[in-house]
Amino acid sequence: MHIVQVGMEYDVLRENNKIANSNYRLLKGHGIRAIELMGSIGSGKTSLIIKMAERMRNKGLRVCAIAGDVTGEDDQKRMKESGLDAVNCNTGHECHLDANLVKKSLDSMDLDKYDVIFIENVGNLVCPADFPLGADYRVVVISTTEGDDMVRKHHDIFLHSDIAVLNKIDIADAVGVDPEVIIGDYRKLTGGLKNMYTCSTRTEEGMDEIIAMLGL
Ligand SMILES: Nc1nc2c(ncn2[C@@H]2O[C@H](COP(=O)(O)OP(=O)(O)O)[C@@H](O)[C@H]2O)c(=O)[nH]1
Ligand SMILES: [Mg+2]
Repeated sequence: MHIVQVGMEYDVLRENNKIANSNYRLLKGHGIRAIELMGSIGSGKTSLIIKMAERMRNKGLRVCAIAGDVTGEDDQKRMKESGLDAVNCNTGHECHLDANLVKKSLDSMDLDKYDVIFIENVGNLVCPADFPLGADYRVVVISTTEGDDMVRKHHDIFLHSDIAVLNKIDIADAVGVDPEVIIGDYRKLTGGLKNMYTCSTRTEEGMDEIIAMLGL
């Protein structure tokens, strides 16, 4: 058998990074701070965006969002119902957004209207890690309902993100999860250099600290 090795993965990732850099420059050109949210399905990404955007709008910031999902417009609809300008970005089959999809969304928006943009990635703790989109911050959101082993099972996404959030702290006891175990795993993974933020979008506990970390 004759095997030919094709460097496709490398080329795809390199091309993605080029477009991500150009997205970053485009956003900076418009003075926009971009925050990407990655994380499992149901961890609370949309809820967190809606709650953070409300607080930011109350401070006078002009905020919008790109709602990434495989199919459907559910998250975009929720965002819009909360008063947040949002565009929908469906991947069709892919389990993650890529920089080119985000570029297309950005091209469809009037970027002069905004100071902050949230980009919600597809719910997935694996694939988004390799595909930066051009945001200032990559935030990974997990929740207590996923069990206490997410950091141990998904090193890459935590290492590829700037900020890690443990959501649904309000129901940690009810689901029998000790947040300290997850926080400890994260500190171990990051060599004791980084802390995981805990919050509840339901009670709004911990939200101020995350917004302060983002400098907004
Ligand atoms: N108890 C509790 N439920 C939450 C919290 N954040 C989100 N949820 C619920 O979890 C579900 C999934 O949230 P969603 O924001 O859609 O997650 P996404 O798939 O990551 O965007 C919804 O039913 C939310 O109401 C929280 O902090 N506490
Ligand atoms: Mg969502």
